[in-house]
Amino acid sequence: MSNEKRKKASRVQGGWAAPSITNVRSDRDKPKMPIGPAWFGKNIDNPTINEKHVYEKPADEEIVQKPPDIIIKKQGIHDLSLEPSGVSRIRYFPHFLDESESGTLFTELFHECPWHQRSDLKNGVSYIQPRLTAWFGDLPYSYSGQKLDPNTKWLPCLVTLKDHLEEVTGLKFNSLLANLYRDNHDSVDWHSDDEPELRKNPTIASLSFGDSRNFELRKKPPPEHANDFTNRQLVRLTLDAGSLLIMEGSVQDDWQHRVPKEYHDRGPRINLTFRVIYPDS
Ligand SMILES: O=C(O)CCC(=O)C(=O)O
Repeated sequence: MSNEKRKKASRVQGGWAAPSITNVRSDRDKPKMPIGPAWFGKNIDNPTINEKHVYEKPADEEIVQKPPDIIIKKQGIHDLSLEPSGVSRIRYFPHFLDESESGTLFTELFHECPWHQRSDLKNGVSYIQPRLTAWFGDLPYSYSGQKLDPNTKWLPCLVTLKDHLEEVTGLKFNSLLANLYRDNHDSVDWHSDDEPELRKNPTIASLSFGDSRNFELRKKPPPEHANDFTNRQLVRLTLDAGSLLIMEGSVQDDWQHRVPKEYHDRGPRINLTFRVIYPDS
């Protein structure tokens, strides 16, 4: 075999071999970009335009930095913001109920609450809620395009819990929305509890049972940037069994909250939100 033929044969047979000093590919050997269909190019509408776009910061545009997330672990009072609407305050007590009490209550509520899977109505479209709910109260409650009928059949354990909560906090509640998150796929999306029947600056007391879930709050944008939540302040907490979280002041005016879906397994969790509903709204 001539030298030239030997070189060619070794290139074909050794094409897949690990590169060695004698097997280094030159630029000439690299696959060439094929000439593709029009949509393959950078500007698919006009492939003849090949301008390089250079980003220039607009002179008068304010670049807003996202404030670092706040992670709340310490029990007590946390003021989230102070706006003309007032102070947004949460009170967090991770061990409001002890483990055995919250465990017993979880089992009772899981079996005894009249759970239903309801639907939200958004822009005329109905979506099945990714959780179960139950409502207790003398008055109906309307939220997310649905109406929960009055239900005066409070479970005895709920009356005891309400009394205990009222004694400790000095607050009075007349209704309760219960949520059952069956697993990590269940959630409640960003929202504020700002329905007219809760009136302005409602105080909402939220008790958790069962598995832990993350709870997040995000600051609402100013009216001129309505619905643009880019770079908004985020506050995160873990709500474990037996924890109490109270939202008060301007929290519902200035913040939204949610319990996001999670990507690792979670067992069932029950959340009770005690509220005051006003009849004349
Ligand atoms: O499950 C929770 O901790 C929050 C429930 C909630 O946001 C609500 O009922 O409005």
